[in-house]
Amino acid sequence: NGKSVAIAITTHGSDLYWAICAIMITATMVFVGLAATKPRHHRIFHYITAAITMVAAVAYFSMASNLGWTPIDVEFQRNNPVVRGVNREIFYVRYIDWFITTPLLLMDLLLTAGMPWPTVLFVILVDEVMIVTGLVGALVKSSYKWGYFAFGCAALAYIVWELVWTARKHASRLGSDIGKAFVSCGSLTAFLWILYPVAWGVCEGGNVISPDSEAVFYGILDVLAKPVFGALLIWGHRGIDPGRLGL
Ligand code: RET
Repeated sequence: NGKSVAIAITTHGSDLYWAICAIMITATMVFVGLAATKPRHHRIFHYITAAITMVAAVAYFSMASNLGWTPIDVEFQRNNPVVRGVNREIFYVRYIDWFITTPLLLMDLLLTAGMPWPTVLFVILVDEVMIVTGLVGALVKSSYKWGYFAFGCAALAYIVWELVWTARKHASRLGSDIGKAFVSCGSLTAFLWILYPVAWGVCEGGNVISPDSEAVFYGILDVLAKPVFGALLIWGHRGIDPGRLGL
């Protein structure tokens, strides 16, 4: 009947989550505002990108309010009468966010490259496998979590390959302006997405860094992967008629 120890965010982590929530709300308003300045059939990338930051705003509101998490045992000291168990705060709400937003990010990119819909669909399905294996792995207490992690990494390897090879070639065939827009956003994405499993490894996976540091690591990645990516993508589409992409 000893005491248990919970590893959780402090006010520092919460404050950072509030700040990022504000960034996501602001970005959403900017993207929706920019959409309104375009004719309706030129708004597809504004709408997709605004939806991404809109979902993230709600996820960050949850984490800032210290909601959307569950305690997961990270260490179990069977014979210690004082410390009965150590658990870590795992924010499952991240994965609800990612399950909705990573397919939208991939749509932004693959539609920019003019990829045919069966490819877009399959890359998105593989992406959903990646997010769900990450969630299940985060909730599993035993070292089986690393098995789920390995499946997720295999899925990511396929996605990155499709982006940096297949889609890049496809985009450049549609014109140098489309090729350039794709390469800037595609390389940012390939670079950032590879850092997510690194963050997972030291947070949900290995419990190496604190939940406050987790807020910094995932927070920087999310700001770059959503609002900064979105601004770059919308800027890249200036002067590109969606009709050239079959949209
Ligand atoms: C997990 C763990 C399992 C292995 C891999 C992962 C990759 C996650 C990625 C997330 C991207 C999120 C983005 C969010 C919004 O901005 C699930 C962490 C490979 C790539 C871009």
